[in-house]
Amino acid sequence: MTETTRTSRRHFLKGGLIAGGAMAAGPVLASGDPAILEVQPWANQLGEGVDARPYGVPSPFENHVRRRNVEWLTADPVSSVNFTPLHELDGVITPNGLCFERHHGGIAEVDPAKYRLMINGLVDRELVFTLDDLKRFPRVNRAYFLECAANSGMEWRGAQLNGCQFTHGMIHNVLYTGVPLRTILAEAGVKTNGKWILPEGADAAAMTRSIPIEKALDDCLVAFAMNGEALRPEQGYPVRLVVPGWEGNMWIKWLRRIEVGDMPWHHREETSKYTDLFADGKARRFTWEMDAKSVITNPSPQAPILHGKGPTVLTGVAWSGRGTIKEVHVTLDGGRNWHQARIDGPSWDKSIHRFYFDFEWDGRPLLLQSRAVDSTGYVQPTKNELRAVRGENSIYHNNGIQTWHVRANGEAENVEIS
Ligand SMILES: Nc1nc2c(c(=O)[nH]1)N[C@H]1C(S)=C(S)[C@@H](COP(=O)(O)O)O[C@H]1N2
Ligand SMILES: [Mo]
Repeated sequence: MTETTRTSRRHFLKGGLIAGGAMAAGPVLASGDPAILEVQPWANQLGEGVDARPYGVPSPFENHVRRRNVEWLTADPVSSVNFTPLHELDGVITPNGLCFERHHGGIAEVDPAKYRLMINGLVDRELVFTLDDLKRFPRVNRAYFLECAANSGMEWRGAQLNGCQFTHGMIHNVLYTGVPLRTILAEAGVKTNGKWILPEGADAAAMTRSIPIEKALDDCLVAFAMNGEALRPEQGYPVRLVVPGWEGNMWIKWLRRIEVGDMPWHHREETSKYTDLFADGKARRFTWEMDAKSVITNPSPQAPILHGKGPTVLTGVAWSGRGTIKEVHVTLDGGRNWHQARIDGPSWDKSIHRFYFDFEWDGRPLLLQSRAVDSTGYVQPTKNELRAVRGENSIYHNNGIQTWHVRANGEAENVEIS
């Protein structure tokens, strides 16, 4: 590459704006690059010693990597949501500090010494566990995604928010350590008429949800660690419920009580709040499982193509509440031609999968889409296919195919094509 193209590339990287059309970029001859030829400031003096950072944080150069909210979405940050910066991540695990937060009554700062979990209702013995009690049961490690039912909810009526952080960022994927809920329920002894559990949070919102006993005894976890360390306060420290593959509102944080009952509580809640409204006013109830979904995270509106034409890494994430992801297809031309993406990294049940499509960009505008196929054979639908079934009044469970329009200058925007 010539000196002129390299300089202009550096110029638009710095300004964040892309001046001209697509230009090729790539490695330069070593003799022409001062960044490798000259001694840099970090090599001129000794750095900080090992004790300077007893709990490490990311490089200051990564300061832009942040959870962000959309201020007009909710009136008050105490009952609000922020979004995972999906376009800044790779692999399959969401770093703890970047997991999106959804609170109804703010973050509860629970003292672990005073933490208690009560099991009551239709059980042989009503029990109260301390955190240490919970940590004496055999534990397991499992990675699962948590997706809020309202993820992509703003996109039902058309392309809205400019970035996958905002359109798809109400999801995180974490390796949990915890005790299977069935172990704890067995300790209390569920009576034969115990058909539902009602988990309750210790936060000011005292969030409660009803979960059928079959799910509770299947794969739910009472988790106390995420990605190897204690849960973060934002994610329910010291203990949260993990409800694999099911919508986020069931994953009660700061878990303080589980009542066992013979019917769901909060019929009102089940039929109004977390229900999908159809065009005819009828509602879809008990839509707990999250359908297969995917999104291209790079390129995307917050992550334009800065390097010009030539070798380009397209990447994204896919997940299903019903199992693993078998295939991801991507198109560069709005669905005329579909290509098989490369899934790389672990393929765990109900966990985020990472896909890549490595291609030579010719500098022409692109219409990018990804389409996930899960282990049940279910194929991610288009937004219009979803609207035909559910109408446009919906808020929850939008798993439609996302389109990004990439211009010749590499910038991308959220669009819809029919
Ligand atoms: N106690 C309690 N649990 C809760 C909530 C809450 O407000 N209080 N919000 C729920 C909702 S709607 C979602 S989507 C997830 C969000 O989990 P996160 O904050 O770890 O992303 O937690 C769920 N569990
Ligand atoms: Mo949620």
